[in-house]
Amino acid sequence: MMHSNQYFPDVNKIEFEGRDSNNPLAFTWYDESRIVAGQPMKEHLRYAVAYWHSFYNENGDPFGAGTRIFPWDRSSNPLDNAKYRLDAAFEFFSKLGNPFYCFHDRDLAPEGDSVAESEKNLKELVSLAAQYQKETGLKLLWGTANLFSHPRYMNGAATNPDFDVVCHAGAQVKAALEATVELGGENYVFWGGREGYTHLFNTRMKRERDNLGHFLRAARDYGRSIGFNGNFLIEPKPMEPTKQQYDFDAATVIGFLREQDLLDDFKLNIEGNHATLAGHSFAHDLTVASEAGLLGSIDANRGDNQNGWDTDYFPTDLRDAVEAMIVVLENGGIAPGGLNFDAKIRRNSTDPKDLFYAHIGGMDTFARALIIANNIINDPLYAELRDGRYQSFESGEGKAFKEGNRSLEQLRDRAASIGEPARLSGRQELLENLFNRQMM
Ligand code: XUL
Ligand code: CO
Repeated sequence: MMHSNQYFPDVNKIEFEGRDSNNPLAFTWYDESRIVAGQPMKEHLRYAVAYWHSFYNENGDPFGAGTRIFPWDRSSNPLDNAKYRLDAAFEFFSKLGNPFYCFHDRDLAPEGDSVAESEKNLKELVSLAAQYQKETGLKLLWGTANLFSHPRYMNGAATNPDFDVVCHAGAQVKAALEATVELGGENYVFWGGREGYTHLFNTRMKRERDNLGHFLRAARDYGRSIGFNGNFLIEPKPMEPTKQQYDFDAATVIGFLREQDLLDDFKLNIEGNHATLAGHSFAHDLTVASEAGLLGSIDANRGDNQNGWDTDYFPTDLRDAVEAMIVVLENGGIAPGGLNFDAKIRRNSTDPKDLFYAHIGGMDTFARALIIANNIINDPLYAELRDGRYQSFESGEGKAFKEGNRSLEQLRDRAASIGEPARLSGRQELLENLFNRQMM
């Protein structure tokens, strides 16, 4: 079975043409086979397209209906349309050249009138997707279950105060795990869309968080029992849609995983716009995850300095991407995770080509960022500015302290004998200039 060529007829395969090209449907930096730090760009970046934003999200907002016209909505039967949508998606992937994609159960196949019918719908679409994957070589970076759109999840899914709703969430995750295994998915994501509260005083927070732990252990056990060997990932986000979400940021999730004894199976999927909503930079949350050995994958997008919500812009801010790629390189790469463009075109972007421009922009930005980040890391000044500051812990008394062998009294006695310490410059301006020299 071949995917069609009817949904994006004006677009051919996107090729790398280099920085002098003025063809808007070409890559200027993303040259998938170019070697950077010993590896082709394609393997460093492991780009994925997000099925939901690209093929399912009509771009409605609280003030108006969606604006996108989907040529794959050809029938009045949602299951047929799901098949046309899959066909369109694989046409898009083949033209863009992304190696991976990601989906929620409900973007791939419509919910039925019963659990059994929903399972049947998903199975049907999964077997079609398996055929398209085989034809194109495209892979699944991760699967997930949408546990936030249906009205039954208005009070949460795994953290819902009503056990009946928790069971429905379990049914969805079971089927989504099976779909992920069947399609060779390398990871499985939990984003706790409504796992949080809207009012503290009708909520038993500890009970809800403990139920989330029971739910995740049950999901882990089932996943392992059906042969899922990849990472389970939790995607932190502080708010939206609930006012306070339990998976607030990377540090909070790491504490939760430790408390719930889930550290052996779970890592984190860090999203740029979620980090900034939590009051952090993208690079900060990536660093928190990486330093804990828990950086699993990335949702590459960005927010907007002028507002405080999840705009899910395509990631075209070069500095932000450079900072992210420094963390990724220092992490030893992102595999078996990847960079998933969890991003959407704007509500008034209604030209079918806009979806290509958006992804080309994101892919070029991170490709350029990879090169710059690698140059920065390899500049000896960078190591000096960062690690050089900690030299006093590399020998003598400082080393003994670092190894846990100095008491408070010993610190006091040394302070009394050495007098006032020298003022060592942090040299931040020099560091910023080093970044800019590589970027400009
Ligand atoms: C929502 C979000 C989700 C997750 C998957 O903010 O990021 O799309 O990535 O459920
Ligand atoms: Co996301």
